[in-house]
Amino acid sequence: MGRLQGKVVFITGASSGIGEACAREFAKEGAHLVLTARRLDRLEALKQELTQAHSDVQVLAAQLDVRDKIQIKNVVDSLPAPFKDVHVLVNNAGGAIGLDDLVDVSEEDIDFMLNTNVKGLVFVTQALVPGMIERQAGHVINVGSIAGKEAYSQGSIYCAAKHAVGAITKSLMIELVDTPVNVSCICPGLVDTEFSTVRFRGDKDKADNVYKGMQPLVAQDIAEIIVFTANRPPHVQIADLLVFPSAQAASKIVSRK
Ligand code: NDP
Ligand code: 8X3
Repeated sequence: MGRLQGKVVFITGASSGIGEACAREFAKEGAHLVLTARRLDRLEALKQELTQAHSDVQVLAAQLDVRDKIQIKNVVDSLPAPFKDVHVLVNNAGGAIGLDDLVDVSEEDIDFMLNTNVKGLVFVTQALVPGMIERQAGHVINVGSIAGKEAYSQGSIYCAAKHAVGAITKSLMIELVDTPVNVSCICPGLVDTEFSTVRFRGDKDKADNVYKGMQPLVAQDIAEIIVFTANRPPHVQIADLLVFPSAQAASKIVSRK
């Protein structure tokens, strides 16, 4: 039996991209899944797909906007067996809105990026980590970004948010060092998901341009790494992983043919 068989994995932002791919990869390991995001119809479809494909996997789909602390409490407090004892939390929900000079970023976009990527991640962590400490087992895996390692022009707020994810990951790891609960940050470069479509407010041409002339990562590439990270023996803690496509060497150093 694999280490993740029968363990409960709670994923935020499981309705598309990296979160959705994580659900598929954790299901292959026989983990039970709590899938959360705002788009419940997508989660229900994914639940159906995964429970049909894996007879040993149970899936709970729950609508959750990570910016809403009360919703988080309601979802976590009402988790039934066998989902109650969350072993792995994948803090994946997030994204960027817009590419604007700092002087032009709207308060609405600032709020979305900070509330989703930072405060939401903190709220979900606060809701689930006490149980991990009590059970003396668990793993928090935060999805950071190259934008959390380098800042780039017109990305100030998103870069700030992902830098915050890096800092929060490190502080939490220090706070939990006397416990067996592990903390990791997985930081991708360019991954072709709905990320850029969301960033450009649905403008598909602008989004496609981000990946033009180069081979980006796909969501499954990152999901496989997240599952590998979760699947280490408990004494192994992958602290921080930066993952680029082969054609990327830094935030804005990308080889395009
Ligand atoms: P997607 O846009 O495909 O997925 C984002 C997910 O986050 C969706 O499931 C969305 O679901 C969810 N989400 C967004 N806002 C909220 C919210 N307020 N509450 C709950 N869920 C929310 O992009 P990715 O898969 O690429 O993004 C996943 C993570 O990876 C993000 O944190 C992103 O910043 C990070 N990342 C992405 C990179 C890339 O190049 N794609 C590179 C580095 C990091 P819904 O809309 O249904 O709520
Ligand atoms: C997403 C990658 O480079 O668009 O985190 O910020 S980038």
